[in-house]
This record gives sequence, C-alpha cells and structure tokens, in this order.
Amino acid sequence: MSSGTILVTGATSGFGEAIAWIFAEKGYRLIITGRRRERLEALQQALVERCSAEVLPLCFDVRSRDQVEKAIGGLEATWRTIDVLVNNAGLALGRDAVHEADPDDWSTMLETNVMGLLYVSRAVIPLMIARQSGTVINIGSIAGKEAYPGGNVYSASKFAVDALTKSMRIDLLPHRIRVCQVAPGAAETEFSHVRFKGDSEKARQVYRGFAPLRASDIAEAVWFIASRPAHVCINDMVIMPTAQASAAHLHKSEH
Ligand code: NDP
Ligand code: 8X3
Repeated sequence: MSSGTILVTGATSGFGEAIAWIFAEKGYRLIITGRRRERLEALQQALVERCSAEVLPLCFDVRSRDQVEKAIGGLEATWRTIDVLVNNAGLALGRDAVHEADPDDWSTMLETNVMGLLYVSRAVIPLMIARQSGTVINIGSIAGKEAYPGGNVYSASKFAVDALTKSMRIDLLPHRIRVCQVAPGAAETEFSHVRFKGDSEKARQVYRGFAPLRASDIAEAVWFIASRPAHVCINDMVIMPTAQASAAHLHKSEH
C-alpha cells in the first residue's frame, strides 16, 4: 500500500529531483513533472528500479495554462488523489541591475515562478478540495524575504510566492488544506547554471569558498513538513547555509 501521492513540479533536477527520491523512499506514488522528457523518463526508471515506486511522468511547461490544464485535467482517476503538491519549478535569469537587465528575462521569471505556480495550483487544488485534505508546499527563497543587488525581478517573483502562500492558506482554511513554504538560501543545483545562461565558471564561482545547501537538505525539510500530523501546519521554513546570514551576507573563506 502506498503512503500517499505527491505531485512535484521541476523534478528533472535540483530540489525537485531530490524531493522525488525522498518521497519514493517513503513509499509515495509520484507524479514528476518538467519540460525535459528524457530526464523525466530516466528518473522514472531509476525510481522504479531502486525504490519500486509507482511513477507517472508528466511533461509540460508550467508557463502554459493550456499544457497544465491538459496534463492535470487528463489524469486518470487513480492519479487524481494528490495528497502533496510541491510547487518547485522555477528559475532566475540574470543578475543585472534593473536598468541593465533584459526584459525578456523578467517575463520568463514572472511567467514561470508566479503564473506557473498559479496555473498548477489552480488545476490541483480542486482535486484536494474534493477530498477535503492535502498539503501544498511552495518553494520560495530568501530572495522572497529580502532584496539583494541584482535580485530585482527574481526577488519580486519570490516575494509574490511568499504572498501567495499566505493568501492561499487563508483561502483553503475551510477545506483542511495546509499551505506551507520553504524559503532556501544558496543551494548548489543547476540554478546558477540556468541563471548565468550556461556560463559554468560563473555558476561555480557562486558556491566557491563556503558550504552551500544541498538539494537533499531541502528535500528533507519538505518531507518533514508533509509528514507532520494533519493538525500541524509548518507555515514557513527559512533554511540557510551556515555561511549565509542574509540574502546579501555570505562569509567566504580565501581557500
Ligand atoms: P534547478 O535549475 O536545478 O531546477 C529547476 C527545475 O525547475 C527544473 O526541474 C526545471 O525543469 C524546472 N522548470 C524551470 N522552468 C520550468 C518551466 N517553464 N516549466 C516546467 N518546469 C520548469 O534549480 P533548483 O532546484 O535550485 O530550483 C528549484 C526551485 O528552488 C526554484 O523555484 C528556485 O527559484 C528555488 N530556489 C533555489 C535556490 C538555489 O539556490 N538553488 C534557493 C532558493 C530557492 P525543466 O528545465 O526540465 O523544465
Ligand atoms: C535562490 C537564492 O540568494 O540566489 O533563490 O536568490 S538567491
């Protein structure tokens, strides 16, 4: 018997992939999503082989309302009993000052981090309401709590996630659905590779001289939140590397 069903967006790398692993190890059925189909299929195969997990890969772009509605609306009855939704898919693009940044990057960040989260939530939450139970965990960021140089629109998108988490919690209060947020500081995933558009040296520099968070640190926190008894809601968890005191204060060693 499975422990429950989780849908995690952005499972093709980083936090999402680590979240898929931990929930598979705990006996959950998994709906894993992302745009890179080959990665989804490889992850599905590995989860089945190593954890005997039941896995459904759904390939869609969270920015497309149509794709989101078709993918989630088309779920067979056995997959519609989603207990945990992790809104994790997201990205930063660029770290330039606001007067120098590329407005196309702004659109991509806002469409992914804000509209994507909303489209997926809009499609999944009615399934939870029908069962009067569920847990929604939004992946925010320290950038959604504090501004930092060059963070501008990425930060704005994560401030929006912070606000939406609070507002969704109020909307879903009558339905016994928990709405939670995990807000991490610097974590070494593909995040900086994407942010710096494939410039791997620039991405490596971000994590040099200190111990960043690992994807598994965030996955363990998500598991902790989801596995609390039904009467306990962890509203918000800010998780930082010990070497990072705020969005803009990072202690790096010389060597
Ligand atoms: P990764 O780049 O490793 O993973 C991002 C995931 O999001 C990928 O699986 C990617 O899948 C998916 N994704 C991106 N855009 C879309 C899209 N349009 N449609 C569907 N899926 C999409 O980064 P992280 O794991 O670090 O990031 C996960 C979340 O954590 C993000 O929301 C990020 O903002 C947040 N975060 C990251 C921090 C960090 O320092 N790493 C710190 C704080 C928060 P694919 O490309 O296959 O579509
Ligand atoms: C990612 C962390 O500080 O690079 O959300 O914005 S940060």
